[in-house]
Amino acid sequence: MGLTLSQKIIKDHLVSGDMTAGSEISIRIDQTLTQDSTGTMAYLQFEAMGIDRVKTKKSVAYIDHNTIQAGFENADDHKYIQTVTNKHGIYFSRPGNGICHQVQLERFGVPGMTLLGSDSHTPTGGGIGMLAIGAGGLDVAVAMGGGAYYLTMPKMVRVNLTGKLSPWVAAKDIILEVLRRMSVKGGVGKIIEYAGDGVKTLTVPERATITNMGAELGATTSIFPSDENTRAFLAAQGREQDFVALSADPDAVYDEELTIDLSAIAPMAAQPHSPDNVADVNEIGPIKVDQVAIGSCTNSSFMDMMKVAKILEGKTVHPDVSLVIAPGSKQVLTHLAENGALATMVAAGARILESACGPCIGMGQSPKTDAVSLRTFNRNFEGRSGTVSAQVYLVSPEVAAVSAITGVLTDPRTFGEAPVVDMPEHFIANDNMVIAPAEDGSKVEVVRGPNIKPFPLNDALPETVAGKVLIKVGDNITTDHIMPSNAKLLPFRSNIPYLAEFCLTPCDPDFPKRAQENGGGIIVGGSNYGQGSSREHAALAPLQLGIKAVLVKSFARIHMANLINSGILPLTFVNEADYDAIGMGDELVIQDAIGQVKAGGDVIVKNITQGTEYRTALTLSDRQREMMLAGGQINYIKKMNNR
Ligand code: MIC
Ligand code: SF4
Repeated sequence: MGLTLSQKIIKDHLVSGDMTAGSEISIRIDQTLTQDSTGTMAYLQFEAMGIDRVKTKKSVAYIDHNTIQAGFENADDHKYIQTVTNKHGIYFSRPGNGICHQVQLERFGVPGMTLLGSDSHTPTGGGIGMLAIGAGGLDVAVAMGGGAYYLTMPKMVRVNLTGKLSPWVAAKDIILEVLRRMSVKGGVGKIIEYAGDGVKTLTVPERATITNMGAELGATTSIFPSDENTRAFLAAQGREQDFVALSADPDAVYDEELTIDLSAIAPMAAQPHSPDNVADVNEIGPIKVDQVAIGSCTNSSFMDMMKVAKILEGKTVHPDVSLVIAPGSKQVLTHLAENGALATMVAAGARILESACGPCIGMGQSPKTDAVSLRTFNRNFEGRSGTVSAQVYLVSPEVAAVSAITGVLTDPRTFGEAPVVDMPEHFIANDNMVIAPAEDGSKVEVVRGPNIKPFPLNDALPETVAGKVLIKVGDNITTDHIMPSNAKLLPFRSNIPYLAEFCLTPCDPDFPKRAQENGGGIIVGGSNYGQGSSREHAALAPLQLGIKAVLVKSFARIHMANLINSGILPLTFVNEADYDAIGMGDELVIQDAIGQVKAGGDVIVKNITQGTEYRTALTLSDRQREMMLAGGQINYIKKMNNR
């Protein structure tokens, strides 16, 4: 029986386990990436492991998320990351060099290799045929130390692309169509492989837009074959030697398939407040627009920016619209500066931001109260823009640029001839903003500013786990709800005690206080709990508040792994109706927690207040079971090292 493309890469990197969907496997990691807002924690954890030098083929630390520097905190974190990476053999991409996923694709991605990144959009690398997976910082730290990455062997989904996109329809519309069909939880436990004749019509940056936003499906990752377009992209980056041709075997077997006729899709938008709330731009109609933001790791490539520049040429941004543009990398920005496109954008009235995440993570450019904001980004969760009442729509660069001129959400097909931009034969490759690590790190001093606080460590699992239900939330709670990240909070990513005071506050402002008053307790939630970001702060802040278990209908992949790494019990209701019965403030008890976890079956949770009990599933591998008993991954590693 033939193999799918990702099964081939997994097979080449397999360290343990058998490749049956649903069972635990571990794979060797070739490359890692971190960014600054998850990176400080990842490097603190790496240091705690006591390993001198990274053991990967290439590890890169990016500074891209937290670049406003409204106080000393950001700059402290940057310096810490710069020095700790210099010491331990990690390349450092300086602030200004660009968004991690964009730069990794341009400069370091290699087809057929594995990439683990402490950011949920790491699957962008699938656009170049990498098996690129997002994970919590601790898992990335372990991979940097040479440890394997453990995951559940995913099911395989093939998306057959047929036909060719019509003018004005973009790669963004393809992934919006996939989201419309599969939903934000439709990809959990799956890898999405793109195949079919339509693949040849897409360049690597277009493919990367699609694999990037596969994160919004909850998928483990997404991947395209590596073909002549991949070779052309690598050659244009001056890296043709990194090319290898890769594709699935013709007789590969998939668990699910869907077909998208590219010629049949229209410009679309994901409406507030979920990336899967997708409709055709035409169906939504010409709503008035207050802000347009173009950029992010989804849509900030050179070609995206050139299309925007061509649309803006000779025009003026509508008087009621604020247009901001953040080119994805120094490479893109340099190219736009050299060919005059930057001047075109500025002349039209665009406000140019540095090459970084910026407004995508709420670092500035929060729209006005009740604003309609069109963004080429990948997430429109409520409040993520920094303005709770804002209505954020996710669109292609084409829809964004045209609407910035008209002042209303506009189907660009009414705007005349579509801009055509070919991939250049040569990108401007200059890696002078990437600092190579010291050959001998022993003399490098790591600089730690006062913002860097120790991270919380759990205790070994106690005999009895007991606590009150401190909060009961619904479906699709995101990590932006659990650990909000806006311009005020992002500077504190290395200060968990401070961040914990804001844990789950978008759902209930009193949650942190209640948790503290009760000495911790239990969180109850609906399905797909913890979707979105890889931030392990969404597990560390609850840990800081004494949360012992999270009891939900189902979990998102990375968040569940982060809870396990922190030693917090991730339980799911066996009977979903029990979710309805459970009440805020109910006293829950898990007796003989150690015995129940060791036994490996369902865990019985008693509701003392109501005199009932619930059967809950604790889906752990043997290794995760040991981690849970030890009180999380770091305690487990220490225990193994001391044996
Ligand atoms: C995001 O897009 O939500 C982030 C910010 O990039 C996160 C990482 C973080 O929270 O630092 C992600 O996607 O993992
Ligand atoms: Fe940065 Fe936004 Fe991409 Fe996250 S989704 S890495 S915040 S650009």
